Amino acid sequence: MVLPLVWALVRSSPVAAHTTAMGAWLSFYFLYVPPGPQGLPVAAGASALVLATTIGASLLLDDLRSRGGRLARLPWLSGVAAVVTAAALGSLFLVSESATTDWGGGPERAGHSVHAMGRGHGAGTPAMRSVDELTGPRDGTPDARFTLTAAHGTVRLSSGKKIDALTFNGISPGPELRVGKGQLVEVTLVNKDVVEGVTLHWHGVDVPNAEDGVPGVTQNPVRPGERHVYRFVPDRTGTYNGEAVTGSTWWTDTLNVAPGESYEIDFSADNPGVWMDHCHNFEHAESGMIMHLAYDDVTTPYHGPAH
Ligand SMILES: [Cu+2]
Repeated sequence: MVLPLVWALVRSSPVAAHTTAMGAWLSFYFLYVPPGPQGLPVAAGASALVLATTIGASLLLDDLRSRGGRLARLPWLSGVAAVVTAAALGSLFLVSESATTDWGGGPERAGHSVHAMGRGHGAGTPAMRSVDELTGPRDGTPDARFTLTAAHGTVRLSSGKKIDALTFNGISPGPELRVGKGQLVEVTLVNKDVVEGVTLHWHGVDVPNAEDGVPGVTQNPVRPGERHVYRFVPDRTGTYNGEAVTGSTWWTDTLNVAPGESYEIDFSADNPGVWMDHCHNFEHAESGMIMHLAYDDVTTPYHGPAH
């Protein structure tokens, strides 16, 4: 745009003015009309083509006008110029589109699903799934069945002191749920009177995402008088809660990192979902040590405070 502008200032002529105007439009186009052309050569080539067309059309117009005659002054000449300009811009749009559209399959983005939600264009975008679709087995008779009732209760501390507490089945911590590898487990959570709402979030068990029990992420909180059923099949033995389990490597769901320590954590991303990633010292989580690990193609319809 700069060159035609200088030209227009130095040697004022209609041709220079037209070219400057087109240059301004081109700059505007590249700045504000998505998607911008990927390669500089494409942008430069297309711009040169459009500017050349503009100069040509403008020179022709100028020439006709200088010869005089009623024909040159008719408005249709300006109309033709406008149509030519529009065609040039249209071809520019097509060129930049074909340069940026990814016709191939497969994921093209790195990034978070939240970012991906707003980008529906392009054949390379993977189909989005809701966490609601990522359930355990919905059918089949469970091998192990439990009901956990959340309620206010009284808990006796080791000191003998009695305190008001929140309990599962009247005790805190709640009851042990012992199941075998490969069994279909069904746990019904009932909320008796906990007004804030309750969910069951499993640690040490690799459940499908919809069974993960995180309020605002995988489900809504279960309100007083409501219930929620969790179903899953544990596919490994052990609890993964800081204990060494079968195998040579240390598998764990939770580990304590003391001040000054650091750990490298490897995992296989083989269970799609939006997963809680949080400090297991609950005061720390409440103070903000919470993250989510979200698969690229999974969204959640739930919103609200997590944990
Ligand atoms: Cu957790």
